Amino acid sequence: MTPLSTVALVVGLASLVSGHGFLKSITVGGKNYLAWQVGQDNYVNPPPVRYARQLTNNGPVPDFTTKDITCGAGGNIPAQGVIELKAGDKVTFNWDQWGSSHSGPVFTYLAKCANNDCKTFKGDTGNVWVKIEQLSYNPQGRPPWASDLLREQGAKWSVTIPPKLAPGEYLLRHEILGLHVAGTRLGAQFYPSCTQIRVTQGGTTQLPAGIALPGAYKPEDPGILAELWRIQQGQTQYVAPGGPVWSEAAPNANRAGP
Ligand SMILES: [Cu+2]
Repeated sequence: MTPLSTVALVVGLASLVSGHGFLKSITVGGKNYLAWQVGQDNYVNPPPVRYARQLTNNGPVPDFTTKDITCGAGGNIPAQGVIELKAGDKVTFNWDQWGSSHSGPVFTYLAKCANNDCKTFKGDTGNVWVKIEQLSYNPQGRPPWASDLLREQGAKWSVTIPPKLAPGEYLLRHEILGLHVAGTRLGAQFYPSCTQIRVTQGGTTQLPAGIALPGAYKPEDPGILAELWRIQQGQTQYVAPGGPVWSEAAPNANRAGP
């Protein structure tokens, strides 16, 4: 085989096994807002107006104990756009794709942007992340894993902004955790994204203290260092990392379950 055809074969195999993806756009009130377009926007100068923060590629965070976990491996550079919405609005995250080989839970968190300004906020220090939605594993579910449900829903996932949330600017951190190689330490694959939102109308409820990212996702957390097959065979009950969902969050929009 010539070197060139070897390269073509390797590239072909890589695309066959890659089941991961990236957040492509966000829909609110029938309007579609583009996230960072991986593989395109990195080559556009000046960078285009997007509503979610940059990502270097569609792969997982290389090391989830570093600041890459906060908003993905893209430098946590503030986006130029901010989506205006109201507390109680439904937000739909549209991924480019999600593969059946990447099973795991799906989370969404909120952080209040300090000084009410997401342009100067990174969210990589302090207990600022509050979980507002989660679905992980339900043995009776069809399908049992949240990520497989996301895939079956056309790579979409919807969440409701907490109905009593106070107005202001927030980062909305939506994430899939792929557990397919999570039996190896640091093998868990996190795919976070940070969308910038401005709540223009809402209630008076402020976010409570949450978790720190990086920090809260520990390499030995049983929801992170986890054997997919053990969970699926019922040998261990899966508890997702990141703590419980905030009591003031809206009911799970996707499915009843753990
Ligand atoms: Cu992958």
